Amino acid sequence: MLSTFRSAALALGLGLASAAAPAAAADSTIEVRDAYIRASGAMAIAAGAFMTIANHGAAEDRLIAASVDGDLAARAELHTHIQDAQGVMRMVEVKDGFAIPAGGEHALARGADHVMLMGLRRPLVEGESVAITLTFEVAGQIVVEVPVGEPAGGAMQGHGGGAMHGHRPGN
Ligand SMILES: [Cu+2]
Repeated sequence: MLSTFRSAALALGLGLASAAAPAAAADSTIEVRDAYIRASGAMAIAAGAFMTIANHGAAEDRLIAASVDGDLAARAELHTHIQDAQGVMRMVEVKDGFAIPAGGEHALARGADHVMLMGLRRPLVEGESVAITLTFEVAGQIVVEVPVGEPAGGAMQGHGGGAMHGHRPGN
C-alpha cells in the first residue's frame, strides 16, 4: 500500500517537475545540442528537425516519441530514410524510435534519422524557435527549443533556395 502511494506521488512529482522545467533538464542524463529546424515556405506541409542527442547515463535510452504544440503542426513523427527496391531514398516512420547508447550519442541528420513535423499549420520563420517535446524511454520528456535556420556549423550543402527539398512527406 505504501509503495503504491509512493509511486503515485513520484509520478505526480515527475509530472510537476517536467511542467515546471521546460528547458532541457539540467539533471537529465540526456543532452541535446546543435538542434535546428529548417525554415519553411507558406506551401510547406512538413519540416525536418535535426540535432545531436547525447546520453550521459549508464544505460541505453531510446527516443520513442516527439510532439509539438497543435498550433504549429498536426503532429511530430520519428523518421528515417531507407533505400527502396528501385534505389530511391524515401522516408519512413520509425515506430520503435532511435537508440541512444549509454555514454554515447546519436545524430539526427539530413538524409538519416530525424524528427519531422507533419501538417504544418504555419510557415517556420528563420530566427524564431519552436518547442519540440522529446519523449525518452528512460529519461522521460525533455522540451527542446529548436531554432529555425541552418545548422550552426554553416552550410555544408548549398542552400538551394527551394531547389533542394530534403523532406517530402510520404509518397
Ligand atoms: Cu521525414
